[in-house]
Amino acid sequence: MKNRSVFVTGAGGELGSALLSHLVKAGAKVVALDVNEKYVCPLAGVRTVHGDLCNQNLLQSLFDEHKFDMVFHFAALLSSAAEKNPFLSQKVNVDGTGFLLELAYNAGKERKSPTRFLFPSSIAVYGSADKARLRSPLTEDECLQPETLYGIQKLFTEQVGAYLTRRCSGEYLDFRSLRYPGLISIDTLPTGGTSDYAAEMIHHANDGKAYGCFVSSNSKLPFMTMPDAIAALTSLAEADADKLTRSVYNVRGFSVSAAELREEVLKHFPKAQISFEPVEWRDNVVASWPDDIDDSLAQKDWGWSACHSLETAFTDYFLPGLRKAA
Ligand code: AKB
Repeated sequence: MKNRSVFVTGAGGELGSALLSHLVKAGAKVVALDVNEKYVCPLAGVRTVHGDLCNQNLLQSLFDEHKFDMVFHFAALLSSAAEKNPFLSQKVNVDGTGFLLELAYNAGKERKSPTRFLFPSSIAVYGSADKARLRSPLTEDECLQPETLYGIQKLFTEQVGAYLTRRCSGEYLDFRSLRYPGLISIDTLPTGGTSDYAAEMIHHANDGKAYGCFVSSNSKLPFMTMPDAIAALTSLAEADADKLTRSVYNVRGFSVSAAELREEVLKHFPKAQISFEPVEWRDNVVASWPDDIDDSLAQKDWGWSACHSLETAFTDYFLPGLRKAA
């Protein structure tokens, strides 16, 4: 990362804010874009820019000025937000992302070395009319019939990124993507996603607030802690290109049902009040996603392995971090 010129979109969001300090420590020169006017990156040396991903003039001028050779593209509407705002999500998740890929490709062409483009994809790319198939861990190429618009948009971007990389034989663009499970951070709460219930359950328990979980108790998804998510992303970003056998990799930490998560929360917060108040459309979104994914290719190709299981996520990450913040 040292001396890389890095562009981070959605920098004020969960992944962006967790990644920025890693980039700065690694010696990268960073421009942090966020649509929220109140966002200011607190790290010295990072240039904060306010703006919309769909503002092509702004993006073009930033590329002209900074000659980015690495992009972390986090700006997006997540699954629940996209279901509520389908046309806005198309503008941001598809049109905005498409233009960013074009800029990254052209920057690499001009420089004659590839722009490395890191894209967080999602378990939302999965889906199948045969729901039984979603109940066992899925490899990267199985059951790719997403039912949500967000899943369709993620799968489309994965495929466009891989296509553009193939088209130039990796000379201008080096697109790399992780399929993330639900992410849980102690520092931030997610907004607009559907796996958000896991983080919400833990944060409400810690704050002593009652929580009505919006999915059924038997809803099961893979999850990952934020430190593991950042470790996976930075390892993939730094992996030698000749180790990678594909553009898109699954990563996961642990798989857990909402009822099992509640049990685990109650072990550590015995007074927590957690009830199940499923909201049908959000429950259906989770039911259209797999219970778990198989990340053995990431392990084999670039040595990925998650630190946190469900238990150690609580004992080594959530509890110490939440106590420290209190
Ligand atoms: C969401 O719930 O939309 C995201 C995701 C699983 O990609 N957290």
